[in-house]
Amino acid sequence: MTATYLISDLHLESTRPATVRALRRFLLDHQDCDALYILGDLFEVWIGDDDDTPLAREVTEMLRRFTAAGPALYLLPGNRDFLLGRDFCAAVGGKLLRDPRVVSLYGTPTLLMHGDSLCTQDTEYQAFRKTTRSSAWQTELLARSLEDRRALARELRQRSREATSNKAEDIMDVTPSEVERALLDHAVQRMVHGHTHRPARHEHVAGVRWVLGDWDQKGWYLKISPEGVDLKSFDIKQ
Ligand SMILES: [Mn+2]
Repeated sequence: MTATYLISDLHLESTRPATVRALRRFLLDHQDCDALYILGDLFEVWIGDDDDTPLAREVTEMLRRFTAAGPALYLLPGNRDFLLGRDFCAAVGGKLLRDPRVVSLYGTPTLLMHGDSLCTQDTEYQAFRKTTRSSAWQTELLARSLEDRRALARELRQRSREATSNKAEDIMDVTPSEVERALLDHAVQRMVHGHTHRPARHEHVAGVRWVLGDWDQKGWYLKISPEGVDLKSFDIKQ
């Protein structure tokens, strides 16, 4: 089958085993595809590729089997798993992509992003994003013990929960002018991102924007083939 799949925002964590099972099934069902792109927040939290949790081991194993069966795998970190790195990608037979990234999918240049960089009205978050995506900050953090990093992750999560509950709905979505700018800057007429958990197809002046959904009650994915683009979902029993 000639098709490429894109998913994001699975937010895998050990307390939601149904989502892990849904990914396992999805990988088995699509072993004959050309490629799978994971556009960020595969994990709810990721404190470094050296964190050897049972969940990390399980997901590593299923992705490794998937790539061994043939498909290419590309991973782009999200705002939750921004520390996802080359060691994890090597272990699963995948490639790490920087955000943003333009790829050609069956002849159509396509801009891939996690999507958080488009939410520019949230200036507080953008400042945090700039810090956490800097390689100097990441190197320093990764040099700390797993215990320290676990504690920091808990603190960040708590802070993010408090911040999110105080923000207006529209701040959490993308800024339309930023979308137009991204499409023009990268000279593409198609983009795909996740992050906002608002699966949809949007027509902008400069091109089309596909938004992936998160995996909770439903698992969302985009199928791109020479025949076209389809946003699909399936039920997950949590
Ligand atoms: Mn996100």
